Amino acid sequence: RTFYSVAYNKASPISSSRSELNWGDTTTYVAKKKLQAWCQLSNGNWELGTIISSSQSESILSLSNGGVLKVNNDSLLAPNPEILNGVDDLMQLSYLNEPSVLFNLQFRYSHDLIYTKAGPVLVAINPFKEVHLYGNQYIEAYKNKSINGPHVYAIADTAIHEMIRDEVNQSIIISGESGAGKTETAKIAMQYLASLGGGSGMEYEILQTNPILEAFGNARTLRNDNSSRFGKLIEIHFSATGKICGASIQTFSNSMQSRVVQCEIGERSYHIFYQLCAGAPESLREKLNLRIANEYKYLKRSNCYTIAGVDDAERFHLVVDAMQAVHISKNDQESVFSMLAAILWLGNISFTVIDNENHVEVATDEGAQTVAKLIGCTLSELKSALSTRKMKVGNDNIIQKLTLSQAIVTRDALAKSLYASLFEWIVEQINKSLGIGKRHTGRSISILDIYGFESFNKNSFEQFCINYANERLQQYFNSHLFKLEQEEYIQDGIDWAKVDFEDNQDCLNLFEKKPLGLLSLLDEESTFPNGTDLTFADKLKQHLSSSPCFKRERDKAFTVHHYAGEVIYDTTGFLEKNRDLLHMDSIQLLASCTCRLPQMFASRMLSQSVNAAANPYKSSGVDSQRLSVASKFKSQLFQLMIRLGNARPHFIRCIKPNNSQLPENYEQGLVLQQLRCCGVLEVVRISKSGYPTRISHQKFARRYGFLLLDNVASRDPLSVSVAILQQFNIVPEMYQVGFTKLFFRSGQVGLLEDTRNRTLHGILRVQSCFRGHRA
Ligand code: AOV
Ligand code: MG
Repeated sequence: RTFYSVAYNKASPISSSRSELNWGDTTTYVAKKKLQAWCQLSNGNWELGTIISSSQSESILSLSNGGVLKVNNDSLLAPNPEILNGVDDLMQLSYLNEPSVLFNLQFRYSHDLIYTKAGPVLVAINPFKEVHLYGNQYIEAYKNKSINGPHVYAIADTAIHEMIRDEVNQSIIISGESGAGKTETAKIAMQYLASLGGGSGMEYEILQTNPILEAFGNARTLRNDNSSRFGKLIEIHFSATGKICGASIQTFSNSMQSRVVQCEIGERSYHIFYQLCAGAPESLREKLNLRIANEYKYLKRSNCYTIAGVDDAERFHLVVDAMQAVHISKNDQESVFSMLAAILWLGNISFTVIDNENHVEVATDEGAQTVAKLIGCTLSELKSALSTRKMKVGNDNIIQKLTLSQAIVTRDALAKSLYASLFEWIVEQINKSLGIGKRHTGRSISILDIYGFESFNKNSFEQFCINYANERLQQYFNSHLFKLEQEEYIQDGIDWAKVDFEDNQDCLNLFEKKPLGLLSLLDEESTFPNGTDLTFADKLKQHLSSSPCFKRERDKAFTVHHYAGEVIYDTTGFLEKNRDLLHMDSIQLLASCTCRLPQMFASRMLSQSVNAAANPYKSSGVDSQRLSVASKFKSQLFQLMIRLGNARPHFIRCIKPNNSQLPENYEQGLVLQQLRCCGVLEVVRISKSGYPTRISHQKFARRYGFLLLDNVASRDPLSVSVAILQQFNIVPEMYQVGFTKLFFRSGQVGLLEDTRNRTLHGILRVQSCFRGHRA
């Protein structure tokens, strides 16, 4: 692993290296008895024990359960004074060791204070229960600053103010593992922004996009009952007066559609299928020939139909209302539901083997008949698209019969691509309604809610893409908070020593390097006609074993060492999911449909693969020019990074306190692992040891110059600044003067601001009179 170096000041009260942070002065500390110290129990948890005796090297501590523990003095860590219990910014802790941070977060969590600042980052711990921290009363309180505790509202408020003040686009970047609370946090931030109003109901429309996108893009997984299977960037645009005037949504998905035909036991397909089956009114049920969920094979496979505490029928009505709100017409809604029903019925289509080479025909059953009716084609057109393939051999066009397994793949591919197209179409309709045209640079706030890092027992192509995206975001976080920090200090000629932090460039290289990286090798193998998941895995092992982030595994598997931990990927299905091919016969079937949506989907697919359209009889039957799923995903991700690069970021790190989705349950080890891998601890250390506030000489002189007792008109900004620092007796340890800027330790500028405000409001004079009287 490579290490980046970040500057910290030599004069800093915080020690530089990790080990030094471990409270170096143990011996003098333990010499005084009755003191407390953090000690690690055999289960890895930390507990505060009371030292009952100690020698040069070891101490005996009594624990809260009455037990005693003998530990090496070196492994004892200093606790913070009680007065610091539950501080709302980790930067305020005197000791920043891991147990102190863990305990502080736990202390707050147990009081339902789920938000804590870690320097510039907001940490949010998922309460897995309703906490009373939201709603209009709180929103108002944050707006008029009568509350100022850490909160998503406070972050949104800062973003708005900085956007208006500096005319710079802002972004709120929410990250964390699956189930950590990103989507909920994004909604809370949107709620705050929407409360600024806009007129013409735009803010209501923006909020109503959530139930729609969640219905179509979220599903129950083993980690989260409402897991987002797509990433989302919503950009909210503001007018010059700070009112919402429009929004646009960009989604990121990687073979999210594979869930439509298959998911793990205990998981569900997308919510909308169950909602439709449970909530469609009678007339719609008849039109679509709808059944209950467990009559559809696609939904039956994972043997899970309901989610505790969720009423799918009721949700269905909310989704319909939301579609109405974003101006999806009744007609279009019905077309959407027809597509959903067609997808479900596709899964029920069965095949009959007609010869001993395993060739098949489509059975003329309810499945096939209903699908033909719902998409608007004839039964025979559907049957031939699913059981035959047109090929060009030499100069002849021939028709080849499909085998059973080929026919199943063809059918499932059709269902998946219908769903992917439908999702894309819905996002487009939403964007039309939100008025993407009204964009103003410098006046937008984007909220990023991407799928979290995932590691299951079995990890496939989906996890591969998701974790790659998280790796990129992690780098953005690192580079923003650490690299930029360091560069700024160095550029301004500040006296800094170095401190190390881990960087994830090696892992990104493993993915992105050309031609020998995971993505390139995947694409290469996907285009080889004879490539299989096994040859792909072998190739990886052959070329990537030297990477520090790659590990060989047996058979078709390999391990990637991600920033958040090791993940074993099983390459089964990788190539097929990456190719994501829909045969030309299926595209032509859709093109020939009388219904609007399938027609539209087909023409879009054709325009994406011009070559194929020119020659539908190409020997492979598919267009090999089309971008692979992974390449498309990578380019979406790069576009995202560019967009983020144009905005000032605000980071929220969501933490999952337990894996059981339970309230009042704080697993230290799990929290610690997330804090470590998302860099929260490093951020605090660096911010605390550094100079988080920096202001240019000009700005500083302009802002505080009038406080000077002597006339400053003729002086340059630097000497004005120095004069201010001297007049207010700011001690040298608390600031540094750079070439262009002044750098302050946290809290210093607050003091100056107070003085400035008091002076401005004349309070200073009144107060000093008052003091004079008392004296
Ligand atoms: P995620 O977005 O981070 O996972 P969610 O935002 O869906 O996670 O949160 C998971 C569940 O945690 C929600 O359904 C709520 O039950 C609960 N929860 C989260 N935040 C809060 C909160 N502030 N108050 C109350 N309950 C909350 V994934 O999308 O899986 O990575 O792909
Ligand atoms: Mg989510």
